[in-house]
Amino acid sequence: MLAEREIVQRFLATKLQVHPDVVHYIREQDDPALIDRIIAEIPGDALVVSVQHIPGLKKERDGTRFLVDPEIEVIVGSPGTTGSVSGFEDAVHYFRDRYNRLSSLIRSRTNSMPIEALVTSPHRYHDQECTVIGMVVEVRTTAKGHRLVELEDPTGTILVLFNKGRNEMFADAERILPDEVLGVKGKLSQDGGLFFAEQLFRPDIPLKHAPYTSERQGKAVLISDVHVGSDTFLEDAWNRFADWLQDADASYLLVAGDLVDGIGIYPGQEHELTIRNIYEQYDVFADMMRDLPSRLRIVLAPGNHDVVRMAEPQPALPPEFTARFPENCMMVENPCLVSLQGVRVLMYHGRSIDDMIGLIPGASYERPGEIMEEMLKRRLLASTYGMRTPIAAMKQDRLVIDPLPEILHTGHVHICGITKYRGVLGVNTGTWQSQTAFQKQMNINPTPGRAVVIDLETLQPEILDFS
Ligand code: D5M
Ligand code: FE
Ligand code: ZN
Repeated sequence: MLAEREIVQRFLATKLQVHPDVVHYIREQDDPALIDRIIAEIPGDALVVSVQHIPGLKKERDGTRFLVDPEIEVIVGSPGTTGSVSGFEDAVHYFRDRYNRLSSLIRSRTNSMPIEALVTSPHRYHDQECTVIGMVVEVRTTAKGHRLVELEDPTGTILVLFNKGRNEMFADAERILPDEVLGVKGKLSQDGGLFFAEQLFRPDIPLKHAPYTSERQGKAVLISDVHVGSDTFLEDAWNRFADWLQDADASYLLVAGDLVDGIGIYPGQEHELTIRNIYEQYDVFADMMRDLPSRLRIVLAPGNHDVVRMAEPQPALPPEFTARFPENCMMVENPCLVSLQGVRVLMYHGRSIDDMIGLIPGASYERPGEIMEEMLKRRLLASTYGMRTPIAAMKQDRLVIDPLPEILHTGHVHICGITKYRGVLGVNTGTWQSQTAFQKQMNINPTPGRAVVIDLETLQPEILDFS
């Protein structure tokens, strides 16, 4: 490979300065003749060689050129794809869909039998090992500290006991959440009233899972929780970020919800707003997007502070609020699956993280990466119905993680955290808001002003701090 100094010297010899991106490109191409071609074609009045002087690179709409064409596709969660919330009928369909899809992931690894067949013939089965797959109807800890779980499949229900003495399994059993789907291997009691668990299976990520990486160079910047309109919005940090983006070699900017602070989200919010009009909040956000380079493809998903319904999947922001957003912005639903040069990013604001932190022993706001792992093990973005995360029960459960993405992008807790679990990169992006009075009360210490840059060729993340 050509040395950087050598490239700079070759241009200097013809009295030309050279931009670092060009040096980078020439080194990557490893083509010394390219320098001569650039020099031959450069306009006589040019002083600095920039990327636009590289022959053969595609010209973009706005006149700038860059090294790769962005390639973006919304696979799931285009505007208008989530339906309206309706009644109990749909809740039945919803859970059936969840059960069917998650149980099939478990069934591919183990032989299982219908719960009804097991419980109606205890004399036949009580002596042999069997496996059942069911959804958790209820889970509690007994007086002696064991875990007792009611599991349901389409044929029936069964009570399963996870003995606390079985250390290896019990660590998993302690984390059983209502409405997740589990496989359990064990033995039935004599009278058929109880199933003694020996092994627990979750849908999980297959061990052989190999994530896709882009064949062309490309970078994505991930952020969330901008909270425009709040008196704790960090304008200076945002401006430093926006300045950095001007020359950054990123092609995509993904924002996973809470674009604005909204109105009426919590009691007394009006005293913590600098912009009290919801349209104005989005207009200011629009201006911030306009100030970013137009070459960036920007993907905007809603969160619990945005103007759309709270129940998940949340619809995309409607045109009424986004009319002034620049053309390079795409609205998507929450959650959504977006492909960037073939690298799939599952964007989910992360409301369920609050519920999971309450339910999972040892889980903490400080370590959102662990919660993302728990989501991936269950193959569910939100497990539990009827807690703080409102779920819109529809024919299909959009909170099931299938297909597997290369990257899971969440936000909401305002604390930046990164994890890699069985090949999937989990990124919880921080926030652009400093600690609120409420978070202070809750002892949540945010990490504001962070952006996570991901190289799509390697899936390597890098945290940049603009605070
Ligand atoms: O959420 C920002 C952070 O504050 C996130 O960690 C959850 C926490 N939060 C917000 N509202 C509540 C309530 N009502 N209970 C508990 N924790 C909460 P954001 O969505 O940006 O407000
Ligand atoms: Fe937020
Ligand atoms: Zn939020």
